[in-house]
Amino acid sequence: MMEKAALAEKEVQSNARISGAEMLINALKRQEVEVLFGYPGGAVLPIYDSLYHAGMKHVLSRHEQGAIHAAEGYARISGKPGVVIATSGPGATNLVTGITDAMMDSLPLVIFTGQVGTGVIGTDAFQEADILGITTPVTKHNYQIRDTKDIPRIVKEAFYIASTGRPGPVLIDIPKDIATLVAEEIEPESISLPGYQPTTEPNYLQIRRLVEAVSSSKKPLILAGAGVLHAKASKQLVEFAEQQQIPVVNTLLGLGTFPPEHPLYIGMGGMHGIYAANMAMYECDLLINIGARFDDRLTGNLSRFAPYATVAHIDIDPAEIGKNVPTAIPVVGDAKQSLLQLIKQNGKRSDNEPWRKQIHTWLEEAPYHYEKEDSEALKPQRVMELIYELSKGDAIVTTDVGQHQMWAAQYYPFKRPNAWVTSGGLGTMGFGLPAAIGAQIAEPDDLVISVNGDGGVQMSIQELGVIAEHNLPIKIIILNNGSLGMVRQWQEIFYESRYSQSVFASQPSFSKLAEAYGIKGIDARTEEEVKQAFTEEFPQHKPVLINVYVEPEENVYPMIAPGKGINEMVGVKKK
Ligand SMILES: Cc1ncc(C[n+]2csc(CCOP(=O)(O)OP(=O)(O)O)c2C)c(N)n1
Repeated sequence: MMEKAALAEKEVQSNARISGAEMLINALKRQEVEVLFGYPGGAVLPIYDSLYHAGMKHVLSRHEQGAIHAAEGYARISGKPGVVIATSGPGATNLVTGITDAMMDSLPLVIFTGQVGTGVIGTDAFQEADILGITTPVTKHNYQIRDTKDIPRIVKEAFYIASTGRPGPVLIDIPKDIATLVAEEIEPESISLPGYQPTTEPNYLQIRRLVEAVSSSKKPLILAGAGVLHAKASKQLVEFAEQQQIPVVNTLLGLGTFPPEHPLYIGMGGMHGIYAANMAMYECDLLINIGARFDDRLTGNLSRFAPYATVAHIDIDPAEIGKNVPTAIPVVGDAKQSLLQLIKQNGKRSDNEPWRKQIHTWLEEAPYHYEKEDSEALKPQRVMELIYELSKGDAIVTTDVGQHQMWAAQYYPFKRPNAWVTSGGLGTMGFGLPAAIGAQIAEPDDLVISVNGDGGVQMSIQELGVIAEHNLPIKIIILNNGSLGMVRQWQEIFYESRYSQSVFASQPSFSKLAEAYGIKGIDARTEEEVKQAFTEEFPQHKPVLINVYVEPEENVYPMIAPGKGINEMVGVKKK
């Protein structure tokens, strides 16, 4: 009896009757939410009214897509859920791309959408959209709250679901009357979700099988993806690779999980990855995937992917294992827990010196390469090298999507985890600029560099307003090639240079646009101008937009053409 009474006391946060909106604010505070990214409207007016005196930081985006990409950038850098609020109807539907992006890249988000009142749901009421139906395939979970008293429980569950297991976006739809009505505020002490029990501890027998496979392998290889970041397991990854002397390839999203200068590091694999990484994936006899999805941009033609390898796959999401690549050794579990188990086993090291030598030969004979002298114009790869040099490799880098994204991945080696923010799975143009806002808010004292194409930056350019308003010291760099470069590249290679709708006939002055928002704008055309701009601007604690005109016809190489195998790269220049 005593115990029950004590529990009941703990459960009740306050027995005063308060509005749903106030309950929501209280629930967010209990989750220690530092910042909300959002945009108001009719259906969320009660929530915004409660926010008025709540003393919580709210960043008013200029478009809901800006808010959700900022929340993604925040989540990627801080490791905490990004929180978003938007109104019903168009506010909610403007979030859908960002929700899908977060789902693809496993980013924890908690998204609140307003909804029309419960009495008119289903009547095509003003600004009604069935956001539950729309987002069911692209959320980890979604809720519509039908009773005010459920708010504390549902918010608590949503944060738990978003940030545990394989992280992902959770959406909570709140009808306007539910936010307005009053009820007693009760938050249950514990969460009870019998249908959601992520497996974090790996199965011992599978770990043993993997240890034995390593011992008998002559050509072992680790493929490390963003699951290593989510599990905060970079240290353990290095420890395991060193203990067993296994070389490491990264996925695009896994960059930063392994020190780039480490002798066991090969580099990024996949469509625009480094030759040695793809050859290693082709030739290895044991491929240990840790927290990666075997995305088609990584694997190329599946029939030619790792054809000689026994595949082991460590993933917290069992649905990923065997989805694309037949897997002999499945390990369901958290990457850190699994690596700790593997390290503890301290298995017999594989005898693989010739393999490591072979990898070094590949690395030496075909590093990333571009022709330095074949045009007057500045090479985008050179600009990326300068960004690296003049930021001393210490920056947080966000990118948009396209050629510049691949050059950033190739020419900016990440020395630490959680410094790389890019849209991998969905490849969402318009991501880079708002993602930098979230990253800078998560790490106010870090140097945040946002690398963009002249196409994609225009998809979120309105977010310059947020950067100016909050004086966020982001260095916005545009690699301006006057075209939708990646599309132009594919048209050049696969469509006989028919540049259908990929070259801009007209463009704004990006530097003047920045100035119009109150942000310093610079145009640069030569290496000297770029160096000067970076040297002067990177140390300043204020925003700047540097528009760099680059060679318009430069292509990203090496490349695996669609349908080709990872051993069939083109544009590899051998020394
Ligand atoms: C929202 C969206 N629309 C279309 C695409 C297809 N797409 C991929 S890359 C690209 C070109 C990007 O051009 P730009 O932003 O100028 O960057 P660049 O490739 O020149 O570096 C396009 C249109 C996309 N990824 N996302």
